[in-house]
Amino acid sequence: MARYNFKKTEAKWQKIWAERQCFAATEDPARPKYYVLEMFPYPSGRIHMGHVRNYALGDLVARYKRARGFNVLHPMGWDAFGLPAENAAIENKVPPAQWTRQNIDTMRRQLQSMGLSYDWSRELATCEPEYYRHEQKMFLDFLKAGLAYRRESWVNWDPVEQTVLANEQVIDGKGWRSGAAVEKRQLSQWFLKITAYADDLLETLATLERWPERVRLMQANWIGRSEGAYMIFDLAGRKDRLRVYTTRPDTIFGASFCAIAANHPLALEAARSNAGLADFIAECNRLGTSEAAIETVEKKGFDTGLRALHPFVAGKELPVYVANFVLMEYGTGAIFGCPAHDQRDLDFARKYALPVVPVVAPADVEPAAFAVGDVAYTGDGRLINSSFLDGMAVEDAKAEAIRRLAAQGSGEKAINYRLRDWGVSRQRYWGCPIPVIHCERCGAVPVPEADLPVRLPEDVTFDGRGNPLENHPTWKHVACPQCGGPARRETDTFDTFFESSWYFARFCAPHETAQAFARAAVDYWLPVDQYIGGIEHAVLHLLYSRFFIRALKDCGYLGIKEPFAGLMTQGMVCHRTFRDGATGRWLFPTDVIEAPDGTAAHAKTGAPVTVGRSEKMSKSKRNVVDPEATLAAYGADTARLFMLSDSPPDHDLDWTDAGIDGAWRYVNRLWRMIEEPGVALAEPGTPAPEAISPAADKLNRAIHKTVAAVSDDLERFHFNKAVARIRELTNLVDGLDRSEAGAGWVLREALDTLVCLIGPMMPHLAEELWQRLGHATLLVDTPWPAIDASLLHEDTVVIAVQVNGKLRGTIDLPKDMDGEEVKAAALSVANVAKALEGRAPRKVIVVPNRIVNVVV
Ligand code: ANZ
Ligand code: ZN
Repeated sequence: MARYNFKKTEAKWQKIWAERQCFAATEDPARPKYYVLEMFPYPSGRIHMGHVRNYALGDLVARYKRARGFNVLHPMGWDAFGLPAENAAIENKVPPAQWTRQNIDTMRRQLQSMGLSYDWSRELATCEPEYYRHEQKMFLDFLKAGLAYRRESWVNWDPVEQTVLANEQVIDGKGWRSGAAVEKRQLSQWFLKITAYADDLLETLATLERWPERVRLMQANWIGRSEGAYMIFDLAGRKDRLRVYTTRPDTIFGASFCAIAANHPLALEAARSNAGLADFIAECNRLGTSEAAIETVEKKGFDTGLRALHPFVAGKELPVYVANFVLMEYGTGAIFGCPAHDQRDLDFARKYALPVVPVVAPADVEPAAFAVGDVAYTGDGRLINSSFLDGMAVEDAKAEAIRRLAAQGSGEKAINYRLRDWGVSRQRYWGCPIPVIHCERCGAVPVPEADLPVRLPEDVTFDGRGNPLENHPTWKHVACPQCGGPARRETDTFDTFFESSWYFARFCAPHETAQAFARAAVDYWLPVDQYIGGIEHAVLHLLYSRFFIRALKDCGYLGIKEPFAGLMTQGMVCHRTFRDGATGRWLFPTDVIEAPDGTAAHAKTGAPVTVGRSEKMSKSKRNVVDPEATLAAYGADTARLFMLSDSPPDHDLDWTDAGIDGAWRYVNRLWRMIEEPGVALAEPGTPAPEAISPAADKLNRAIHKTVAAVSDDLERFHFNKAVARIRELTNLVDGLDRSEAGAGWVLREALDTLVCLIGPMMPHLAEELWQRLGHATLLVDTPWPAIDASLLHEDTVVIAVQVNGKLRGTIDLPKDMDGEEVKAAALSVANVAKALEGRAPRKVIVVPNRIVNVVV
C-alpha cells in the first residue's frame, strides 16, 4: 500500500480549488451570509506559528460554515505600512515598498501552501494608493464633520523610533516596539475625535454577546467613565480661579492641598519668576504622559506659592503644588488632595508634612478613634469632621456636597473619561500621507478631493536621520490649493492603525474605484460575523475600529456601527526554552537534542543544555519553530490538526515534537483505513440493509451521535473536543469486526462521515479521501452530514453483574431485554464464570436495566 504522499496531494487540491475558484464569494441575498476574518498580518517576512494557528482556526470556521450552507466570505490581505520596512531600508538599503512587496510575495506563497480557503481575488495591501486614497478621502470627510482636528499637544515621544506614540502604544512607560523610555514633547498633531463616541462605545459593549468578557472589560476600563464633580477654588490675592476634577467631592473637608500638572497654565506662569519651579517642570516633562509612567515614579511636588481657598471653610488656605503625578490631559489637570482617603495624596502629604484629616469612618469603628496611618482608607462609611456632611453615607455626602457647591457657584456634577482623542500623526515615511497642505497665509488646507491620492514618493533615500519625506527634494513643495502661493505638504503620515480600522469593510468590494465601499456589498456582508486574532489588540485595533465604523456611518459611508459581531481571541503558541549550559545563551530547538528523561544536549557537540519552561515563541529567546520547516516535513494538514487538537483555541498551546508526530500518525491512520477498509464498502447512498448486527448498528448510532456532538463543539469553538470525538469514532471504526452483518454499509457511512468531519481541519487529506471513497463531487461543495435524530438516544443499557455482592463485570444489552436473556448474558461473562469456580448459582436476581446479582 502506498504511503500518504502529502506533498503531491496538498499541491493537487490547492490547484483544483484555485482553478475552480471554490472560495470566490459573491453576494447572494437568497442565502444567509457568513463573514469570517482573521486579523490580517503585517508582512514582516515570513509567517510564524502564531499565524499558522490563527489561520488554521479561521479556516476551520470558514469551511465548516460553508458546509452548513452559509455564503461565506473569507478574505486575506496585508497590513503593509509600518516601521520595520523603514528599519530594513536603513539596514539593507532596500526601499520600503520593495521590501514590503517581496515579503508579501513570500508570505502569500506560505499561506497558500497551507490550503486556506481564502477568496484570493479580494487580496489587498494597505500600502497601495488604490487602498489608501480612500482613507485620505475619509480623513477629509472627518475634517468636515469635525471628527478630525489639529492641536498642539503633549505627546509621548519615542526617542529611539523618533516618533510620537499613542497612549495605547506606551507600555509601562516604554515604547511598545522599541522598549525605550518614552519622553514628553509638545507638537502639533492631528487627532480623531474618538471621545465623541465614548459613551456609545462603552454602552454598546453590553450588546457584544459573542465577544470575550475579558476584552469587553478591558475596553470598558480603557474608556474609563467616571462620575464626579468640577470644583472651583478661589485663589488668595488673585482674580482667576482653580478648577479641579474630583470623584470624591464628599471628602472636601479632608482637603489639605491642591496640585496641578507640570504644564498647567498656572504652573507655567509661576515658573517664569521661579527658576526652581522651572527646573522641576522640566524634570516632570522627561517623564512620559502615560499613566503607567506616572504611577511608577516617586511622587514629588513643588510649592507654587499660590493658595487656594476652601469653598466651605472661611479663611482656610490650601497650598497649591505642581505635582508629577497630575496629568495635564485628564479632567482639568488639577486636583485637590485628600490624604486620608487617597494613597497617592497620603504619600505626598507624608513627604511634605501636610495634615491628614480623616473624613470618612468605616461603619464598625468608633468615629472619634478613627485615624489613618500609612494606608489611606478608600472604603465606604459615614462622614466625620465634615460640618454639614457629618453622619451622611458617602453617596449622600457626594450629592449634598455637589448641591452646595452648585448653589454657591463653585462647582457642578461632571462625567469624565480616561479615553483620549486618538492622535494619528506619525513622523514616519512608510505610512499614508496626511492629505493636508500648510500655507503661511491660509493655514492647514485640506488637499482638494480631485487631487487624491496624495501618493507616497517611492524614490527616497534612507540614511536613518529624520523623516525622508522632509528630506525629499521636491515632494513637499506644492502650491497652496487656496491662494496658489508657495506651500508645503504635511510630511507626517497616519498611524498604521488608521489602515486597519476599515480594511474589513473594504474586503466587501476591494476593487471598487469610485469610492471606498460599494454600498450594496458592505450592506450585505457586514458586520464581520466572526473575527479571530490576538488578545494584544483588545484595546488598540478593536477599539479604533469600533470608533472608525461609527465615524464612517455618521459620514454616510455605511449603515452599521459595530464592525465585529463575534470575536475570538486565540492563545499563544509556546515552546520550551533552551540555554547553553556553559554560556547561558539561548539556543534554537533545532540545535538541541532532548533525551526522554527531560535532559538535553547540543545536537552537534553534545554539550549540556539547560531546559527552561515553555514560553511564548519569540525570536529573542530563540524558542521558535519555523512553520515552513514543519510544513515541508509533515504537510499542512498535520500542522493544522496539531494546532486544533491540543488546547482550546483561546488557551496557550504548547508546541511539541511528540504532538506533531501524533497528528502525523493520525493522518496516516486515516489514510490506511480508507485505502484498506477490510470489506467491500456499499455504494454511496445505499439505504440501510435489513440485516444489520448489533455491533454494526451500534457504530451507526455512534456516527450520528458524533456528528451531533462535533457540530455542537464547532459552534462553541471547542475545537480540541471535536478532534477528540472524531478520534473516538475512528477507534470505533477500527474496532468493528469486518464480518458483522451490515459492516460494508455501516463502514461506508462511517468513513464518509469521518472524512466530512475532518474536512474543515485537514482539507487536503479529506478531499483526497473523499475522492478515493468514490465520490464524484468535491468535498468542499458537500454539505455537512445530516443527523438522524432517532438514532441519538440511548437504546442500550450498561448492566452491572455482581457475584455475592462483588462487581465482576458489565454487559451492554438492549434496553428492556427479557429477564431470562439477561440472566444468560450475565452468566456468560468470563469473569463471572471464573468467580463461580464451577459452582451452580443458588439464585440470580435481575433488576431490569440496572443490575444482575448472582448468589452462590
Ligand atoms: C479628590 C479625591 C479625594 C480624589 C479622595 C480621590 C480620592 P478617576 O476615578 O480615574 O476618574 N484626579 C483628577 N484629575 C487628575 C489628573 N489630571 N491627574 C491625576 N489625578 C487626577 O479618578 C479621579 C480622581 O483622580 C479624582 O478624585 C482626583 O482625586 C484624581 F479621597 O479628588 B480625587
Ligand atoms: Zn494659501
